[in-house]
Amino acid sequence: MTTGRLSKALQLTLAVIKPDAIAHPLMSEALHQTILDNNFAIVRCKDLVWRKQDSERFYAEHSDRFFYQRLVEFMSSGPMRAYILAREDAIRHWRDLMGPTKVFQARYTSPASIRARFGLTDTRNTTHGSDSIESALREIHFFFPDFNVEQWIEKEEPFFR
Ligand code: RTP
Ligand code: MG
Repeated sequence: MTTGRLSKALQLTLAVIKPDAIAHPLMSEALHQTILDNNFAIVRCKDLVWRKQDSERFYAEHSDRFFYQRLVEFMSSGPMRAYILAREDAIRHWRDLMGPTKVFQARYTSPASIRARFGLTDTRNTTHGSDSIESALREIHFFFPDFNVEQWIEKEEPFFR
């Protein structure tokens, strides 16, 4: 898998609005607006519900953690929304906007972040974001198997200069 085409100049990331946020009627709209206000281009967006086995597969790297069952159940408990987002340094910008995984830590260190403002617990923390180029490519493919990253960058890059 090549990662060269996800340079910082124009980068894609995979963002998820988790079931706790989608369950609230105003949250998905507010977060959609937050994405646009922070200069992300929305490349793809879809609503979906995971089966338990999708959740298990996506979070396989955490299978020996104490929170794994809780996480897997939660992520397959209802609708969520997945985005492919584009901008310069997209992976870092989206993770900065989300704030730390742990909601109490987020409230202390990054009170304006999404998780600090809306997170309920360390599992029900409103959002997910890829944490590296490798995971962005894997996760984009997981959610949008027909999406071709290389082709998209090739075609769209001139419009982002
Ligand atoms: P994510 O992968 O969802 O973007 O979150 P992250 O990188 O900030 O956090 P990570 O350490 O990769 O954790 C993976 C998922 O596990 C949930 N989690 N629950 N104590 C808990 O209940 C707990 N700790 C972590 C997080 O919500 C995260 O989605
Ligand atoms: Mg992670």
